[in-house]
Amino acid sequence: MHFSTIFAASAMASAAMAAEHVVSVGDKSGSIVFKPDSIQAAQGDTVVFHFWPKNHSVVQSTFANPCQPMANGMWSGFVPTSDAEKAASTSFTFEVKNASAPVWFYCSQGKHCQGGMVGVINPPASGANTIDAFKKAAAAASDNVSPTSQAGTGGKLSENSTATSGSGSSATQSGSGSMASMSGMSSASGAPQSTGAASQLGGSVAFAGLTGLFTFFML
Ligand SMILES: [Cu+2]
Repeated sequence: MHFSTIFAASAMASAAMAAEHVVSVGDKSGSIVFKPDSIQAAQGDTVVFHFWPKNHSVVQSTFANPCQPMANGMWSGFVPTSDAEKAASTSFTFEVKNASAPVWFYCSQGKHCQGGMVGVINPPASGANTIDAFKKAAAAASDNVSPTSQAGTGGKLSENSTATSGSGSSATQSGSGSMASMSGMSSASGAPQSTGAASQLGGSVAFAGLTGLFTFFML
């Protein structure tokens, strides 16, 4: 295999592969869930949280201490909304800077964390730290704690201008249309980054990473 070929493939992959993963925080029927609750994301990908009724949050924790904020972890703040026809105009975007570091998170409203409203970005591929084990530990947590840091820490709060312009603009946003467009987005972004060596190359595109790859191929 030629190194220059690897380099070119990797460089192209990095430009094309930055995917956006959409996660629903709650849903239109008021469920206490993240959908999906386990996300595979490459370095440079973003995870965009869309909030549904009534009043949820996204907080990063560690695996060992569910329902408690991790120091300097992400924190969306609470995003209240009563509109069951579309997600809140405010969304929260987290960028994956290190795909090999799992990001465990939960909702700090009421006892939502204990109730199973937890999730993870890039869970370990093997071992005991699974989303199911995290849920089980969360269910047994005594408290559910919100961070004291500023809302938006560790990510970016955004306002979707099309969602704030009132009911007149809701033709493409309402009802099943909204869900369809959301699932369309996630499948469109999910498809290219899910399989094969190309995504591995894309995820480790830094020069240091390439050096490691070359070493790997030479062994
Ligand atoms: Cu919640």
